[in-house]
Amino acid sequence: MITGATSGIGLGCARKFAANGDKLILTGRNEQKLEEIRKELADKGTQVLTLVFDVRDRAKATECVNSLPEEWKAIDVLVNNAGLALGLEPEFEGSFDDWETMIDTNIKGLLTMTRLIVPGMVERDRGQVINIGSVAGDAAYANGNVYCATKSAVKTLSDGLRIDVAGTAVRVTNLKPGLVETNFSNTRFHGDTERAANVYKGIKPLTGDDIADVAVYAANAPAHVQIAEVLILATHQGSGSVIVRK
Ligand code: NDP
Ligand code: 8X3
Repeated sequence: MITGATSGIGLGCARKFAANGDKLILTGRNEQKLEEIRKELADKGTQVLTLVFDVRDRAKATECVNSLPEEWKAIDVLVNNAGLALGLEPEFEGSFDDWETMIDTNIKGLLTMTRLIVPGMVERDRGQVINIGSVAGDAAYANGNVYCATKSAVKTLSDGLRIDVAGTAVRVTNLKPGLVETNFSNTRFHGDTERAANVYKGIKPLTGDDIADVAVYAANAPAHVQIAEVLILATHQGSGSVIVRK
């Protein structure tokens, strides 16, 4: 199950797990886009089931998960990917609405999906949770404040879950990408495409596929190996805030 599978890293994961021969449950808000992806992958022989819901809508998420046909209920891998940044302003000037959306999606949405899916993994003594954290969760960068805090929470929640399932065969991975060219910056800058394009100027950024490769590796590592955390940076990126442009 991949949340936010309609774009970027989520879409990369859908394609890479499909190429790995897996059955996919793809979730997202954009029904039409989900259907296009379902068709693309089904044409290549992948079984895909789509669920349309917003991860902030706990009731709908619960209803969708409960509605899964019996043969789709045993989820082996949960990729908690749906997430976003909104705004890049000093903490003393940020938007309350943007803050709430980020917290509700990146933290509470991820928690909702974890709470809905992980009990089945624990019961079956089998499963892999892949949380999409960020380099932004390791250290704050200028004007990143609340977004960085949500990804720091993803690290803490991944660590907490890993401890809580340590008596089972369930594994928890926190994938922490750096600069990945997706729709992320368009969303962050509320549709200002020129400002978004500038984020990736002068550097070869990562792609959703690059992150998906690591997700597929973590999910297919030998059963006794738990890839707990991976930081994936673009080559000319030294940290969340050091980017050398040429
Ligand atoms: P995209 O904007 O390309 O993709 C984000 C996906 O999440 C979309 O499918 C989007 O759907 C979905 N989504 C957002 N909010 C919700 C919601 N409330 N309910 C359901 N789905 C939602 O960005 P990325 O692929 O880059 O982002 C994916 C994840 O990766 C995020 O968690 C992000 O924080 C993280 N990340 C991104 C990095 C980057 O540099 N791009 C680096 C590190 C981490 P919709 O189209 O409907 O909005
Ligand atoms: C996304 C990467 O560095 O823009 O989490 O925050 S960054």
